[in-house]
Amino acid sequence: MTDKELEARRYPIGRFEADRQEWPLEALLENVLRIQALPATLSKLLSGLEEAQLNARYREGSWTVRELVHHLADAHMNAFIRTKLLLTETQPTIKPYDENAWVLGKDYGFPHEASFMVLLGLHQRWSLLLLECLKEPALTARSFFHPEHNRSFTLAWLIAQYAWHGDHHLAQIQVALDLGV
Ligand code: NI
Repeated sequence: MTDKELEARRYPIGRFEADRQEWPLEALLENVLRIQALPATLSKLLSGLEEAQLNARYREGSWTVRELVHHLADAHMNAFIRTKLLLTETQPTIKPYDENAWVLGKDYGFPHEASFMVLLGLHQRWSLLLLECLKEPALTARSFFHPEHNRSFTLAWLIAQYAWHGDHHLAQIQVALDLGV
């Protein structure tokens, strides 16, 4: 596989535009709607899967479909907590976590349905909260401090990051189901 093919396999929707600073209201709204839509899309992808498909990878050595579902739940639970901290404290410092260590946990071999149900409830609550925040645009400029990156990020950035993150892994799941590495 060439570097270009590997990049396309790892980033089927492209990389996140991490340096973008300006998020007009329409872009914010579109991103919140992407967050809101994740469980429905995921539900379709996961419908009727067999064991072998849950163990499929989008490239050699990648996380499996099952691990990707657990990762989405864990990453987005953390993101929801970051959202809450940012809304209730002044410039809170968030707690990074080691996603590659988390994926080695026994729980990543548990049935994916548990994490799907987490995502179902979480995304409903999170996206409704974010829609409320958009009614008061000043809230989207509130920020948290990320000690690993040694910089702060706004709520607008978080919304964009996680709209991308959800779609990024949904696309990887689609690739894994199509190619079944
Ligand atoms: Ni991820």
